[in-house]
Amino acid sequence: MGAHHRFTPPTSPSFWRSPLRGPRLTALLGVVLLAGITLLFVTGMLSYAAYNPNLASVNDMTPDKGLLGFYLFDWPTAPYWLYRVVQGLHVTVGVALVPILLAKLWSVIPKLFALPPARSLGHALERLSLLLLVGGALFEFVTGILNIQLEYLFPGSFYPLHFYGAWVFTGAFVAHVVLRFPRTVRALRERTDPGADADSTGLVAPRPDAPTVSRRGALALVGTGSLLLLATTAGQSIGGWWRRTALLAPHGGADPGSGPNGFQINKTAASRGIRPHDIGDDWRLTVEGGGRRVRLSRADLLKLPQHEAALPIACVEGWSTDDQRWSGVRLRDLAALVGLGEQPPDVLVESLQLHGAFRRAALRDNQVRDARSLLALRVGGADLSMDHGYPARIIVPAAPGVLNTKWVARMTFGEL
Ligand SMILES: Nc1nc2c(c(=O)[nH]1)N[C@H]1C(S)=C(S)[C@@H](COP(=O)(O)O)O[C@H]1N2
Ligand SMILES: [Mo]
Repeated sequence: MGAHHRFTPPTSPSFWRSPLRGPRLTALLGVVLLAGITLLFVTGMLSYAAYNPNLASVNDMTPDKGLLGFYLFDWPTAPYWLYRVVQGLHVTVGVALVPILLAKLWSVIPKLFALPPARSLGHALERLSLLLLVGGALFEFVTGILNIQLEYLFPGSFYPLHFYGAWVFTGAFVAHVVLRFPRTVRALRERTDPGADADSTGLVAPRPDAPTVSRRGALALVGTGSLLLLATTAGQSIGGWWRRTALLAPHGGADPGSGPNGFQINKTAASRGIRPHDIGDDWRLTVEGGGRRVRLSRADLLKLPQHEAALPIACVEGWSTDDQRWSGVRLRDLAALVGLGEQPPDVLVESLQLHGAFRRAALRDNQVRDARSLLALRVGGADLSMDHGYPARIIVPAAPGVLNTKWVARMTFGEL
């Protein structure tokens, strides 16, 4: 009796009773995470490059990145759905991996409590790297999910947090994969886990409880959770009919309105301090560059050659609109108005909006030159609504939503 009632602390291996734990479960979940997190890493790096952070300080939320920006390249304008796919994958896969990550952490939790804290210098370093690994993973998932669910809970600061966090996490992740690779391969080759006495991983419970669910059942449960999250998130970036299935996504569900302007609105005019007076008949667009300046009313802009482009808005939060039929003036035609039509340069676009992180953005020359890049005045055959950026907004193929500045007041070519 006495022995039975003795308190077993979590630092003791026999505190952990689940018969499911063992190298095989951990290895299986680990392989899924290896594939998933690699995809998150690649799409995350691409997503970051899509902002053209090296182009101008207004695009750069992480000016101290130094070497971490080693791979940056000029973000292309084709295929026009590039950012939509990259960011849709990043967010959807990230959300769907949550149950796998939690299951993986559960599978190794006895190791968190294992004593002594360090048997040797090597062991101490390994545990320190695991702290960075687990802390880094939780931090990246939490910041990412808060950003998509709460719409810029930390405006501006999300980017540096998620960016630098990703590099810390990636370092620990690579070390972990390298160190654990042999063990993972071995566990997957064996058909069954070793007994507790032969187990070198410390995951097999020495005094297991009777099973209440098979390992296969547990994996099915985790997999179903993950698929459910996938199915209720993906629709926000696939769009069309599928948008209705995106129950979990803040911009999912049916379109918020009807008619040509009835698609998702990120920030309303009222919430950005845009007053009807600012965008009335007195509104003028200032175009500057090459030592020249012109001012244009909306009527002037409508008299210039009008072009159409079918392009989506794709936001960093993972949602995107279907392709919308925008029409307006080509950016390169605006450059030509100030004599820069031959080789149109980069442009700084500024909104009427006075405050907020996204009131200004720089576009690279390749974006200015693309024939589908417009200062849009109309969408789907109707005038832009106030919330979609009336009197005029930018739309550029393949670019993140944040570069599609609304309520444009000034464009400065060639002086970034
Ligand atoms: N002036 C201004 N333009 C802006 C923003 C903003 O906050 N202010 N938000 C940007 C972001 S983050 C996105 S995703 C798109 C959304 O455009 P929509 O509201 O027309 O869908 O607008 C962009 N343009
Ligand atoms: Mo956005």
